[in-house]
Amino acid sequence: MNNKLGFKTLRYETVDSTNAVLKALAEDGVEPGAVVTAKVQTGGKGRMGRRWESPEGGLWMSVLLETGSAFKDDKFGLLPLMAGASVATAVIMEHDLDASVKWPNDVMIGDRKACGILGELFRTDGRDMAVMGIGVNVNNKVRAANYEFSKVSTSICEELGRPVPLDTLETAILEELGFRMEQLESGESQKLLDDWRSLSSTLGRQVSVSTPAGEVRGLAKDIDDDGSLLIDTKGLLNKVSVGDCRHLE
Ligand code: BT5
Repeated sequence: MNNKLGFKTLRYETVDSTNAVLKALAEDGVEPGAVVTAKVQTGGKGRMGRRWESPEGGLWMSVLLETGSAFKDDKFGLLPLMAGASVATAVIMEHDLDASVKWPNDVMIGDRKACGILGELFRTDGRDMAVMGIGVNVNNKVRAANYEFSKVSTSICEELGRPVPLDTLETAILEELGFRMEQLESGESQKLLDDWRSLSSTLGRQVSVSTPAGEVRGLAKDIDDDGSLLIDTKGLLNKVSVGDCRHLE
């Protein structure tokens, strides 16, 4: 299926990880714009080797992007921000829910995680590519399930009290993503950053970010041009580019 933005979707029943499938396809010559979806992932991946639970009912998909022109100057930190803003906007437009982006890679509904994003960069055949993996809890139960993260996560159907069609949300996310890719390719990254700021539930809050260099606590002041989080710790501004962020209040 081709949509008007040139995404071409390949649909699978069960895979280990849509990111892994799409990366292998890219190495076999599949072009950017390819999308892989699966009904179930048996080995869904989170960041840093963590597991992403992916039973039937969720939207598990990966999108292949060429990063050469849109992510100049090593602005790869914008990738998850772009995907998060796309998902949050689609969830708000389609379902009128209180969706927001939490730095760096989560989409929240209220104060619970409803979506995670995993961007993987690689180079194949002389081209710089990214696989953007997007996992949205849609019709799968999370709050009512018995995961260790059940108390801090949710799904769209649990918020609405009814199941919703997966395909309309998928289309809306891809449209938002295509629009933001075009923005970045035409050098309008400030628009993306402003969009992210207006969707953010992180900025203006006290946060604790665990980074490879230790914990950084303070007020989340802003995001930098490369997508890093700027944290004010007692008047000292810390710039954090990777880490796990907790909202403290
Ligand atoms: C993420 O990692 O949030 C990135 C998740 C990306 C998943 C998509 S699905 C399509 C594509 N294919 C893949 O293989 N992956 C991508 P991280 O920030 O590290 O969060 C992982 C943590 O979230 C886990 O350690 C759990 O605590 C929690 N978690 C796991 N499954 C969850 C779920 N379904 N909903 C909410 N939280 C979950």
